[in-house]
Amino acid sequence: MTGSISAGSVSPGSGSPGPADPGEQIFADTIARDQRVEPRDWMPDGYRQTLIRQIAQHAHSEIIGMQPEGEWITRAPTLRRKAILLAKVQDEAGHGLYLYSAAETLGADRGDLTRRLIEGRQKYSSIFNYPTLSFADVGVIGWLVDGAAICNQVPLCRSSYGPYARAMIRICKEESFHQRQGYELLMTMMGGTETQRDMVQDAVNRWWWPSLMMFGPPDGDSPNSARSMAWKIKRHSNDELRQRFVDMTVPQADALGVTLPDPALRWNADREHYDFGQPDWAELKQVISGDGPLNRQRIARRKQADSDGAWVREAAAAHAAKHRSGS
Ligand code: FAQ
Repeated sequence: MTGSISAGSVSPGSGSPGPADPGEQIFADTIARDQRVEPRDWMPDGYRQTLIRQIAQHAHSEIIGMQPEGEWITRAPTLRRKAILLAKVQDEAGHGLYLYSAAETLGADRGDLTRRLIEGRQKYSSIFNYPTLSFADVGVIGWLVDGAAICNQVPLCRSSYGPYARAMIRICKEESFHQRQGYELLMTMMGGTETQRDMVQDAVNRWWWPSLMMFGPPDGDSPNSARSMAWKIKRHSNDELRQRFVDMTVPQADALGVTLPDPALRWNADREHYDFGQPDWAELKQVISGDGPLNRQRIARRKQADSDGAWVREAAAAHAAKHRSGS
């Protein structure tokens, strides 16, 4: 709990404090000193709600994100590839659990968050609304989607809210493994037949632009960034992280022998960064608003899984109640 503040008598659930509220000053000092806010500390209601929104969206993304790759577990070409993919998809479930737990430290209820997702009142990452058409997509998701997730999430290990930052440390370690397995799979396919190389290039063509969209809208069109950055929940803007991802990925594409589908992509010696084209922002808006290629299918599947698992939750709750009553 390095740098934790103790809010003492200040209620964690209190809303906007009066000017005399000591919690407000302690909170401001904690943020200014780059220390961590912990669950029992006083925090502004907006900070709490912003965290619940982002952490819930992130947790939902991990759980819905199991679907596109999960579809390939039974069709993976070898036992080794099947075992690797199964482990990866299970890791995503674990990430969802850490994140829902972090949201619960803020007073959110996991069942309520799932309901909000299913009813379309909370979002999940746009990327998981695209189809996985060939086994090369599994490799490209590992390389590009997990790669983008790492770029976005490593700075979140320094997020100002303790439980979120600590969850991100473990998640990022696992995401790094995921990215390497994707790259290794693609390397293997690129060393295979002409057809396999074509499959990889086709998958890269389909996933490149949606991967860039994962970082969110451009900074000028990102209503939450300024406040989240002032509170040090987010450490970098959407565009900064997108640039970091492009700079990291271009040399990897060269080593792999694939072409990134962007004619505007070139090294800019003055900026010491790659210049690149803009994703189709209208498409991102459409996917986020629930009208992407597979939004309905993804939510229907999640809804089905939720109702299939209801008896397990009921049994666990009955078991816990029995133990509480001592019978
Ligand atoms: N998709 O003002 P901003 C993974 C929404 S990685 C959907 O810029 P903010 C690992 C945004 O929520 C993927 N919605 O928002 C994995 C807001 O709407 P709201 C998950 C998006 O929060 C790999 C509105 O647009 N990672 O799962 C997207 O400051 C492989 C305005 O945007 C995270 O969630 C989008 N792409 O910045 C799993 C990371 N972009 O909520 C399986 C944590 C924006 O006001 C397989 N999250 N929106 O109604 C973040 O870093 C941030 O929330 C951003 C958005 C950067 C995503």
